[in-house]
Amino acid sequence: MEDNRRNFPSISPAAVVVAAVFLLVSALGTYWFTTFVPLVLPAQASAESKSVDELFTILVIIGGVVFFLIQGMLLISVLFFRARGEERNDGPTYHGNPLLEIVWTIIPAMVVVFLAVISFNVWTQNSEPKAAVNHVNGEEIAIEVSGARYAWTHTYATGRLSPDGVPIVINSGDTLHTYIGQNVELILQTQDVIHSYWVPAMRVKQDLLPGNPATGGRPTEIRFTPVRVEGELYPATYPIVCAELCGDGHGRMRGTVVVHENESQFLEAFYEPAIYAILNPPADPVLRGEIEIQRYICNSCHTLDSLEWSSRTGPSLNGIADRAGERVAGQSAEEYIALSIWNSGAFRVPGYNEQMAAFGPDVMESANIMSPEQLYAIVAYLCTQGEQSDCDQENASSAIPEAIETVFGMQVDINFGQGDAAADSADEAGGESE
Ligand code: HEC
Ligand SMILES: [Cu+2]
Repeated sequence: MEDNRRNFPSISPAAVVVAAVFLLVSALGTYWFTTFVPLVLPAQASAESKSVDELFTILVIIGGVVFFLIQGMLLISVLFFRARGEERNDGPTYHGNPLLEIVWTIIPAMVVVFLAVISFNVWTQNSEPKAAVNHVNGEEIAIEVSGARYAWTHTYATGRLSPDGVPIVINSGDTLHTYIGQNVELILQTQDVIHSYWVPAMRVKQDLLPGNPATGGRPTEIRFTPVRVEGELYPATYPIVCAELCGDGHGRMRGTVVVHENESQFLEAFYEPAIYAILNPPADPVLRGEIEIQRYICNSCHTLDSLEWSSRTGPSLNGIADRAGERVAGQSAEEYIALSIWNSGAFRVPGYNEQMAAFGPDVMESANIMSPEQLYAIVAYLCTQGEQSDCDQENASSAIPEAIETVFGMQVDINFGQGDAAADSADEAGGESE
């Protein structure tokens, strides 16, 4: 047998043709791959999108070249170098070729370093703190996002005060409102496990980390600036998705980003009405309760047909008013429901663990802060969920405040925020506050 050990296999003209065709196919194939990029990705709805997509295209090109190189080599080997006829031997052996080995180590290493550098560059650029964030009416406000199994809650610390001096915090539930050009900066905190706040259209994704402070989790931030998307009708909506498997309800842990066309549309369609609604709730506590209960993440754990909730972490709230009076001896239905919400540990519904989130006037999570007035309204609403309700519905406006005073020792101002006079004086207060 001839000694092949130190030589390359001889290169025939056919091999050159095959190699040329193969390189052409790789190049065309890779180009073809890149044409899918814009089809696969959602609209570029933020200033950050472009650089992320460029990075992605570079990855697709490099990945494409590697894919076609390896699959092509495999194909060529299978076609041209397979065993033929009676051949049974392993073929000629080739010993190390240092030059080749150095080349195929250095090139991938350089590619990896190159990718690391450009990725880091895009990351630092996009996550850099911006000068003026969350601009509303010429002021910077804080927007917080709370993640809990299985819902998102967004809260806006407006910086304004109610006539009673209570800071006005808008709770917009699973919806984030913003406008084109607003430098959005969100502070994210989880109430339980790791979640990940992902807005594909904005090309941002950030984990929410459990841990200190208290139960509110270790805060993380996310930053993006919505831009105009050609052909889009405003206000435009984009999905928010949880990108970290967090339990059996992970798939429905979703939300919506609403991008308004400009600040005045944002103020008119969302911000001012939200503040107005806080200052001027419906006089009917039941109607008010129906609004209030939807500000919180109750839907992430409970079933309630009237509001189309279908979660099963906690007991169903269908017909709760029919059971509430018999749950605990000596406790009225109003007292029981109020206690269930602010101090769910007081009574454990059989078959359920201590899983209910904490709500109240001074809980850590701003998303779960609930005033006695809000509790009053929510109890009034839940008192209507049943056939023959155990609650005293004729006298709800005295029975529920009395129950809250009995169990928590807190006074309820049942006329809280009623009427336009309250809103007017709040506007004055808002003008002066920082
Ligand atoms: C993290 C999940 C979770 C969230 C969020 C949650 N709950 Fe619960 N809830 C539970 C669980 C679990 C129980 C039963 C355990 C217990 O009794 O302590 C429960 C019990 C209750 C009960 C008593 C039910 C009965 O049949 O006696 C009421 C009323 C209630 N919740 C109302 C609310 C309201 C209103 C909200 C929103 C403000 C809310 N819950 C948010 C999990 C949750
Ligand atoms: Cu999640």
